[in-house]
Amino acid sequence: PSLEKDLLPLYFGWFLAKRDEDSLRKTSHEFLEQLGNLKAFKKRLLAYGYEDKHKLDLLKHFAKTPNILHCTAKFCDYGKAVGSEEYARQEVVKKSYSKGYTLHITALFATPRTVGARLELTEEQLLLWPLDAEREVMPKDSFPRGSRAHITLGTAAEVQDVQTGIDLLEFIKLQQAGREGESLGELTGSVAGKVSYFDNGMWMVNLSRKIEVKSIFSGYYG
Ligand code: ACK
Repeated sequence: PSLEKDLLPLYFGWFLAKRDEDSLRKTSHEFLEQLGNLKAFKKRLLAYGYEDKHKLDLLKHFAKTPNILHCTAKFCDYGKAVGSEEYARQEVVKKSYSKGYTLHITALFATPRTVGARLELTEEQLLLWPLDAEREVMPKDSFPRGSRAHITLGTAAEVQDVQTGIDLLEFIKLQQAGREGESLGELTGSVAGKVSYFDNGMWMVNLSRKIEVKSIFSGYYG
């Protein structure tokens, strides 16, 4: 037996193919531009720290964008995170490493902290989803597996990327409690869909047409 141990990455996840990454960044801009121009949005700026009817440039508000667009499957922190080794040791993880997957984006959302894309994972993708991914951040609630699956598109200054998945669970928690959100208009073009408002500056557009992006399952070691 070898004494060498496999190195664990910062995280395992699905990494967007370059073309689809470029196009999703554009889609994100389009989303923020259209959302920021909605009358209903301009009237509800307090949560973003502005007086109502102020012109808020959301592209500037979300000052940070990730270098690599991806969906985190398992955050390992190079092995320091609980369950990292067990995760990496699974046959399905080894077998899936460097395989291609199509990700399905069903909604885009923005909060005062983060902007992100909500994903609907396939059965095959769920095999790579950790059992405790949702419980890890919201131990008191229960969610369907994969609820936290997202792509971070941007964060406000001082906000960490990990917040995006927490914000997404916050939306889903409200939906599970029967809150559909206030229907406050529609977006058009590549981000066409109904806009729902959930208080506290939480906006979500359910896309009329899902966006598909190609990705590769792999580890990030940077
Ligand atoms: O946007 P994300 O999913 O949120 O992608 C990044 C990636 O790992 C690299 O930082 C995510 N991340 C950071 N900390 C955690 C954590 N404790 N649990 C789950 N994901 C995390 C971050």
